[in-house]
Amino acid sequence: MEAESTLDDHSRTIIHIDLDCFYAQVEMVKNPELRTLPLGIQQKNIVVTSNYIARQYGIKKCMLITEAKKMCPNLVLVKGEDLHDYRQTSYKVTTLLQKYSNLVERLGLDENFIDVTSIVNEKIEDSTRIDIVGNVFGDISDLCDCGCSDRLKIGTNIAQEIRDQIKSELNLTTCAGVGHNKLLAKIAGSKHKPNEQTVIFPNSAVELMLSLNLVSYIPGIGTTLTEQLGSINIKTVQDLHNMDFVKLKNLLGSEKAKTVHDLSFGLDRTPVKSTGKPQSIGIEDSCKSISIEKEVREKLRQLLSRLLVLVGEDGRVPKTIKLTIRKFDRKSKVSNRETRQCNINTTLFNPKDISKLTETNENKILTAIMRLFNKLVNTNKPYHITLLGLSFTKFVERPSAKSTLTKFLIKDIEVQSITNIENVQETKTTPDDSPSTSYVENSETEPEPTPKKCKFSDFIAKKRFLRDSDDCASPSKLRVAELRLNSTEKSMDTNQNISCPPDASEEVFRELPRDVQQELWEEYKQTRDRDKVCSNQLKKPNQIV
Ligand code: TTP
Ligand code: MG
Repeated sequence: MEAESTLDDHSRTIIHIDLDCFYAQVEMVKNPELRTLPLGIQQKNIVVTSNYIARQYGIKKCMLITEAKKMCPNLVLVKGEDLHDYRQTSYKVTTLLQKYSNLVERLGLDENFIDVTSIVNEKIEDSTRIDIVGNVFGDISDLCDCGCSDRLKIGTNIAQEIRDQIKSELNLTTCAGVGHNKLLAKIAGSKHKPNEQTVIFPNSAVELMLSLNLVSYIPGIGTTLTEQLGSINIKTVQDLHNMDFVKLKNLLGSEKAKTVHDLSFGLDRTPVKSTGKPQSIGIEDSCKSISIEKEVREKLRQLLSRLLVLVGEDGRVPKTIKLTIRKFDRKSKVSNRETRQCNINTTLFNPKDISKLTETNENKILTAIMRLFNKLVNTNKPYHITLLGLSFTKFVERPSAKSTLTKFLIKDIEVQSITNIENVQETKTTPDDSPSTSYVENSETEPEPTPKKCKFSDFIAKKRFLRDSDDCASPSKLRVAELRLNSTEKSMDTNQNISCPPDASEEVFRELPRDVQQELWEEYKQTRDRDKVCSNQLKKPNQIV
């Protein structure tokens, strides 16, 4: 019995981009001298990848160093355990791809799917004759006439454009696959490597799947499923095609059986899901056994400072920190990983540069981390830590970089060194409202004792908050400059005292230049009603749309 026949939808155009020998390329970009040498990237005693010169010597991914050295005695090895540069490059690639579509899905560090259907549909209007760029998998003498052929042809042009841009901006070569679904695009892309691209038209989907030969090579079919299929003698894609569907259903249940069956025919309806920014940013280091608390703290301090660099590059403000440890039990000779996390007060971070913590704030975060450590490890008994990891797991966006009147003013005021409003920046941080779960320790770090703000800074902060959450209403810096100029002229006409907004400290207000006073008063008047709303909403920032 056959699976229920599925009508295939050819309406989408999807590109899969895979960076060539990714870690090795990043190292070659950093050190171009490596380009002409056989290069392997070493993690522990394994070559995790190698450049294409090394591959000519038979070096394969995950080969033991000893074996690789035998095959290629001149192999240059670069340590690839610190993933920082690879992650950073990976995000640069994704960011570049996001210019082409908002549907970009990351798969690991070096692969991305891009749904380019919208651009294709725009381009198809003006296209008369469309040439295919790159390789084609299969026969194109009998293409489908639903319009997908032209769409996919345009897709090949877009893929080339994207790859050219990745090369020119990041100096990285890639492979691309173009298809009407993710599965076919990914497999097609692997057909010509490195630095090439391949399109697959729907009429060749079955042929492409059969070309994989083994079911284990079908993306989405992992080890467990391969073993399950093996138990009823399904080893190849052809075996799967010949299999009675009822038998498959009995083995896997109807839903999984249908998915596996569909995949084997190149059918895949899963959407390209926009990945966005990572949900967590972390690093970990394995180490020789650490058994002294002071050493743990020192190691964590180093990890924290490396982690802050990553978070600084990401740009968001972290709200939760997670500690991971691996304990080695000498008796049982077993290692266990454990994690614990706590919230951190976002005001500890400098919103201008997250990577730079004051010493006091660094110590506060470290103390919180050590508290987590003490919950995971009884330090009164001997212990052996063989891995320490830190990650930030929840984030809030930094204050918008768009100009607002208040930011403009704050900048000016800072320049004028009126120090009693220096804490204004801190009021923009979002209150920590993350739900606590059983494993989340709330408020592990004491909130920074917020210095008492003068009423004036509250006034500015309130307005700033309102503006930030209402960008459309934010005047541009230019418009503000004009406004200031006008108000300066106005204030010159009169020697009368300008009224001080009721929320502001009279003392501070009087120290401000007259034009700024004027502007603040006018601003106050204009936004008086909105400020009322804002002061309510400040308590519930999530409700501000
Ligand atoms: P891959 O895409 O599998 O390989 P690659 O990009 O190095 O080479 P190709 O040209 O064939 O695409 O993996 C991406 C990176 O992931 C790779 O550069 C190194 C890393 N990696 C590991 O850390 N561990 C592993 O077991 C494998 C296979 C890769
Ligand atoms: Mg790759």
